[in-house]
Amino acid sequence: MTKGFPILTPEQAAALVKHNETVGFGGFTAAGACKVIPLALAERAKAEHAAGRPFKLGVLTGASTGKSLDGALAAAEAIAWRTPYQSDPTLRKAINEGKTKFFDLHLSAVQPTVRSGVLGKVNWAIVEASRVTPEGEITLSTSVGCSNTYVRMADHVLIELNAYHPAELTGFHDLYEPADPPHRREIPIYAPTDRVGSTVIKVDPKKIAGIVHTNKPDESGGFDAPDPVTTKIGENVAKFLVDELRVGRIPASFLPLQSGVGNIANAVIGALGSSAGIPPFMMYTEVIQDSVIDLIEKGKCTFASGCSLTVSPAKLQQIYKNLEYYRSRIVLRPQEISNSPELVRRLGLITINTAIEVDLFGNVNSTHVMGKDLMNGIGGSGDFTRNAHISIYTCPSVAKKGAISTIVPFVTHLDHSEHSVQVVVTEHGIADLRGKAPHERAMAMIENCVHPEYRQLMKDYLTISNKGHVPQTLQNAFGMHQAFLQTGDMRNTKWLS
Ligand code: 0RQ
Repeated sequence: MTKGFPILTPEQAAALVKHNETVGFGGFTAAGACKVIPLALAERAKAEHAAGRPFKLGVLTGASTGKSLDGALAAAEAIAWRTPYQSDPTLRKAINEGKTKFFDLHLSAVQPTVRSGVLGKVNWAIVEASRVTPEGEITLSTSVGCSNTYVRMADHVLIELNAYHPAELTGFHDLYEPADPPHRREIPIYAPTDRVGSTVIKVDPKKIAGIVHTNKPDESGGFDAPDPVTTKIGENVAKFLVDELRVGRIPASFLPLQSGVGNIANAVIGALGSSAGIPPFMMYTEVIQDSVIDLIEKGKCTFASGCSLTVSPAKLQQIYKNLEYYRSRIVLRPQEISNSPELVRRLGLITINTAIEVDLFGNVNSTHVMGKDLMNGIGGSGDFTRNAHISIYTCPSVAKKGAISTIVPFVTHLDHSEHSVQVVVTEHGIADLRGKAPHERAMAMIENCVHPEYRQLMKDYLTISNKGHVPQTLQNAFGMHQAFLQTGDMRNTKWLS
């Protein structure tokens, strides 16, 4: 299968990459992320640093990766700059300490941005594959991310050929790269099930600098079991959608769903699945999580289009034991397609994402704590929210055991504006912000979403801030955050009148 290509050890592969080069890594989340070459690159960086020589790389990915990629490279101080979304604790710390340059991108924008040349040359594409033919046909593994673009644009390609994944994965991927303006046409997808591209990446075999054989599972962690708060949030989202269906604002055939990543998102999809009022639906999303696989088995989710199969090892085995069943129910696409604003708008998605904080008027912060420290990144949330048929944000009403209200007068960092955010759901209820003026929005948030311990504080804020179209008082807008920073608890907030 790999005849004709140099077979390398991870160390030999890592030795080919030079200081200051830019690497486009395949994968999306830990699914399909490279596992052994980045570890060897990290060791190389440590050795170079110990010898007094610099060794840092520009690192492009699809989204977050596994600990052997972002975690190892960050710990080895081998990342000069990094984009887009990440979720690794070591890398997050390096970014927040100013040691690693990070700039965020909407996930749908990564491939067009790289193609535009703004980020410079891509020297290496390093991708995981389940199959490679001597003609240079690469079948990816559990995700696509930006792999098709990185492989096409890079000077050289290194492949981790991972025997953990069956070679029969061919057919799960649909790889389509739109032309750039002014030659771009519409992306010809009119239903989540449509396939419009190639099942494999085709590359000039001469560009493949080597193959490293591996046999390693994805480093995807499982999810926490839903707790009473996430279960209630899920039930509230389901209630909202059932009501929309009943009054005819969602067609009886339902609309495709997008759901973010994480414990809350997983619990929400689980709750939608067990809601008798919601008919079988399709997903057009970026991350296919465990709960989606359960719903496919139950017939509640009839098709899932995504960018990655970010599932626990047990769920992946379930899929691998029943490949033919899943082949007709799952498709993996590049992120500029799974997250395409054009397609989100055309397909009429109901989007469900998670906020760090939301303000009384519906502005959402998805990325920064207290306006300063990066959590993960905007990911696909902006791609979906801005273009959704109905955009929903979920979050628990409080964080840090109640010391932080996630509903605040004004967000400390803005990712999604009040113009894009339509519905907010916490464990206490649903604030439908559509068709409401700012003061009405604030009342809907207080009555339905704010934790009871913070309701009076919020009402008092509105009493002081009662002038203008948006009832804000600038000297108080960050008063709750100031109280947290000074006393460790937002419940100690005192408004200035
Ligand atoms: O911290 O673990 O230290 O306690 O944030 O919060 O409640 O466990 O929620 O895991 O679903 O993540 C927004 C970060 C939520 C995620 C975010 C603290 C909280 C906890 C995590 P601890 P939860 P989740 C598709 C869509 C942006 C990208 C996106 C995210 C930790 O969903 O990254 O939507 N979204 N992509 O305690 C201080 C607050 C806080 C807070 C929560 N107000 N202040 N800390 N936390 N609220 C996916 C992709 O694009 C790949």
